Amino acid sequence: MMISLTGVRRTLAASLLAGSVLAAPAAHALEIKSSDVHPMGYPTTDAIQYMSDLLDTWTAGRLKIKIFHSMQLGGEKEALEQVQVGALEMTRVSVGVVGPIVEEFNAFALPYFFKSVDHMHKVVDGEIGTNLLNKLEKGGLIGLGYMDAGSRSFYNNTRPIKSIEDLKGLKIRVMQNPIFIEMVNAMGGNGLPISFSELYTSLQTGVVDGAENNPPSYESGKHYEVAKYYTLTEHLMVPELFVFSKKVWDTLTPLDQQLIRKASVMAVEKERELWAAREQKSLAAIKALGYEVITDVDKAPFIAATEPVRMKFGEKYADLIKRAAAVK
Ligand code: GTR
Repeated sequence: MMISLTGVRRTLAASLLAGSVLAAPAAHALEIKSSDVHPMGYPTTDAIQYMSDLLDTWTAGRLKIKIFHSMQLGGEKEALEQVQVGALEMTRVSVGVVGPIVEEFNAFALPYFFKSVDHMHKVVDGEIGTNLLNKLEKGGLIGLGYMDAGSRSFYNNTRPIKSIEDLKGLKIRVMQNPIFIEMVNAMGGNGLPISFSELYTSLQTGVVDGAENNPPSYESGKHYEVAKYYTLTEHLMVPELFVFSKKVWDTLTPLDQQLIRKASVMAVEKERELWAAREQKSLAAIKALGYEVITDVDKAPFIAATEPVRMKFGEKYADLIKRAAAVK
C-alpha cells in the first residue's frame, strides 16, 4: 500500500498535536550555571571548577560550568528553588536544607548521627545514600553527588564554651531546618534560623551571639572577626550535595548526561581530598590569627542533651537510621 505524503503529514501533525512525538534531544552547547555560597578557593567551589575543566576538555568546550560563587545568587534555599524550576542548572548546598524536598535527608542532619567521617562516607556511598539521591528526582532535582563538610562546632562572641552550661541563653544562628533549632534549644541555647548570606551581619549587629559551622566556613567567612570563641563540639556532620535541574537534564543527550555523571564522580573524589587538607589548615589559620579554639570539651553532655532531638526527628526514619547505624 502506498502512503501518501499528505497522509504522513496529517498523521505527524495529529501526533504532534496529541503530544505523542517526542523530539530526541540533540547535543548542544551549554554553559551550566552553578551556585555556591562559598568563594572560589573553597573545596566545594574548586571541585566544581575541576568538574567544569573535565567537561570542557572532554567536549572541546561544548559543556562547561560557570560558577556563581560567594552568595552572588543568595542563600541555599533560593538556589534550590531556582534549580527546581530550571532557572539555574546546578547548585551545591548542605543536606541540612534539603529536608523539605526529600524528608529522609533529615536523618543526616541529626546531631551526633554519624560515628566518623569513614562511617559517613560508607553510608552516603552505599545503598542508603544512592537511594536518597534518586529520590531527589521527584522534587525536580538530579542528585549528582555528595561532598564532605566535616563537623560543625559552636562559636560565639560572648564567652568561650567550655561546657554545655556555657551555651545557656546564647542566641545561636542555625541553618533553616527545625531540627537545628530544637538541637540548639535542647542544649540550652536559643536557635535562630537565618540564611548563610545574612550570617556575618547578624553576628556583627548582635542579632545573634554566635553560630555553628565547620572550621573552613568559620575561617573563610571571617566569622572569627565577629565571634571569637570557637569550641570543637562537633555536634553535626552534615554532608553536602550538588544537584542538577531535572528540567534541564531532560533536554540533554544521554551521552552528555553520562559525561556529567562521570565528571561528578571525579568531582566528589577531588572535593574529599581538598576537604581533608583544608580542615586542618583552617584550624591552624584561626589559631595563628590569635583566636581561641577550645579542643578539649567533654562531648558527653552535648550528646545526652540532644537525645530527645534524635528520638523526635528520627522516629519517622527509624528504619533508615537503623540501617545507617549498622553500616560498617
Ligand atoms: C557551610 C556549608 C554551606 C551552608 C553553610 C550554612 O558549612 O558548606 O553549604 O550550609 O554551612 O551554615 O548555612
